[in-house]
Amino acid sequence: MSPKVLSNAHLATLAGPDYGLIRDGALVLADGHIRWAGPAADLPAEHAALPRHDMGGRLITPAPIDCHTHLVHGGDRAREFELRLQGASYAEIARAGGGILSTVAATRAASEDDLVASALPRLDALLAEGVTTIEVKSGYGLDHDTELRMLRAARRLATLRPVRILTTYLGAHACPPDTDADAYIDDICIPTLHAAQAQRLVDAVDGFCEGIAFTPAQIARVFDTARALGLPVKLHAEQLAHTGGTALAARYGALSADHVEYATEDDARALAAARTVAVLLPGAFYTLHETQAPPIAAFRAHGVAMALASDCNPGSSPLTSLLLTMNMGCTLFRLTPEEALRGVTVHAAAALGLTDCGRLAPGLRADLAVWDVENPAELAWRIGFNPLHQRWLKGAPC
Ligand code: DI6
Ligand code: FE
Repeated sequence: MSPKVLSNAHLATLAGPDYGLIRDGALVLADGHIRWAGPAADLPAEHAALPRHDMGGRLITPAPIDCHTHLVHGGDRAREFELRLQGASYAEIARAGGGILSTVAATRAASEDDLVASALPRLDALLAEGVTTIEVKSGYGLDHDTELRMLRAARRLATLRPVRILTTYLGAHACPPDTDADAYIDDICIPTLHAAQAQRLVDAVDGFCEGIAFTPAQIARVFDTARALGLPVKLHAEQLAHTGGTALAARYGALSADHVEYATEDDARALAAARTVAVLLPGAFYTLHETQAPPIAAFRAHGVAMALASDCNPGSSPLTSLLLTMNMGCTLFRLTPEEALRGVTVHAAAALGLTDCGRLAPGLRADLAVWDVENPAELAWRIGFNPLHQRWLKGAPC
């Protein structure tokens, strides 16, 4: 990529307070990275002769990052949606063998090609809103072959579209039917994690710590394995009840604790001390008609970084829009629009352990979203409208 200047743009750099907003800014891009960002009037003379791209007075932000998805899966759960509207709860459906386990059956029946083909439209919906980096979890196989197939399908997505994919092993998502949970963890989940790492299919390890899933002690065994393999961890914690997952995540120095509706002030303290990001998933809160919102005030008070993600999955969050996620974060959880934008950029990067993206700053990847908006608050304000003009991945529009 030859060096260039993006000019006639406003920048929400997120590198300082108030969105890190620079009116009449310019960006210098070279080798897929940002070389310089600042007010156009201050453009260093050494860059003045570079070719210019007129951005038409639009707003440029770091490209959104979806840091928590279950994008790869078989089947659908529309029937379960109907059942919930007739009064069945998410946990009741799960205990009756529906829920996650019905997606497990559909995913086991799907080939790698099937999984890729069904994930692509969901991926395209995210990309249409400027997303350049997506985390994809396994966890609907719960056996050696299907878990690895999910991870391979996720990795293949990055060969079919201009996007960066990070894969997370979520073998500890649910216990297969007629299986003892401890035996599943020790005899299937952990050996499969070893296999996934041996095949270089995994970037991080996740679990579901909940009454309908696994206990902190069971998750700790998976985390010990991750640690021994040198893999970072994250955890679905405190979504439906307080079970101690957030404290466990903090104890292991997790990249993130996700959902965290039932987290306490002590949990907030522990997350802050561990520099663990709280990933908020308002799509699941909305879909399940939850009423307990995450302790945002405690997170703010203790300086916990808050990310926002779609949690795209067929059961609790069939959501493929980060813009709508931002809106839900503001309307349902009372985040500010600035917190919402930081939640899908700089803090989402942190939730994935990425230090090379999420802000507009020299040295970072030139992963950009160019928007037809005047003010950054507009991104969280509208419902169901997409003002994206252009998505840039590593310094090239795509
Ligand atoms: N929490 C979630 O949000 C997804 N998994 C989890 O542990 C939902 C999974 C599903 O219902 O299929
Ligand atoms: Fe999830």
